[in-house]
Amino acid sequence: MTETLIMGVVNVTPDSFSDGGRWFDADAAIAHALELAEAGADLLDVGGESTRPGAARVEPEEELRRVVPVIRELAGRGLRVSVDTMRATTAAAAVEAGAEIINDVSAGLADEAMARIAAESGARYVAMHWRGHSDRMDELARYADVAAEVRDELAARVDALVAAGVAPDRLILDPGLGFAKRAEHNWELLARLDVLAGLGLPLLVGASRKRFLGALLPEGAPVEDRDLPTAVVSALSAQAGAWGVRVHDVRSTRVALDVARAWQSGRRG
Ligand code: PMM
Repeated sequence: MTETLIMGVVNVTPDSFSDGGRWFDADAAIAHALELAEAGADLLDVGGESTRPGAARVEPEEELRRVVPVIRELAGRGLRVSVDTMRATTAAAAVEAGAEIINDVSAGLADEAMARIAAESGARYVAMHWRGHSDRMDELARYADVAAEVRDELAARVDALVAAGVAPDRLILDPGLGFAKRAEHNWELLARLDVLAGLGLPLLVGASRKRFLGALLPEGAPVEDRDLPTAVVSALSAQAGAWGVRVHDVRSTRVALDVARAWQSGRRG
């Protein structure tokens, strides 16, 4: 079994739904990222623009101002960093500052310059399934067969990215849980990850603290209570062969992945 990587979320935003923007300030974001690394994160995913349902876009200069100093500091300490951005200019600056992965929730659809920048940078590139910006995500959540449609739409993005010069072995795919998907779509995608794995590329799963997990909990439960169901999804994603999981609470997912590994190998550790 190959080890499933933990990507710890470092949101440098004042309005992310899941941590209330507590890490807005660069120093606070860096301190939080170091805690995540200490807790066992393999990668730190630095983002300066919230994609929460209904979120407004952030100006490009502001996004850059938020993420670049944090990335430079973390990469300078030898930590592995990805940048969570839909903008080619931000992606290029982030790679220049030391990011090794471009995590683009739009798979290149939000910015036509992204594919070229991804190709030129030589960075790895996460192409997430996406149908449109957050302000119209809900109306786009219509599927006859969600697993087959997500697979086919991702395959089309892979073709476009490769045509623009991105090396296929740099690509990682992501089902985009919660992005133009209702709870039943998310669960079906998780149950049928093998359909997406059929594209032959590594898979990243981002379920952390999302609404569909909150729906399993008692009404009014705080967002942190979603870390337990998130960790369970992490273990099951590992069991399904995921390359990585993107999570806010690294500690609980670390334990979950250790359990999954012990189960799979038939021995402790
Ligand atoms: N989800 C969010 C942001 N970035 N990136 C990838 N690759 N996959 C995801 O599922 C994903 C993402 C939204 O969550 P956040 O606002 O809590 O970071």
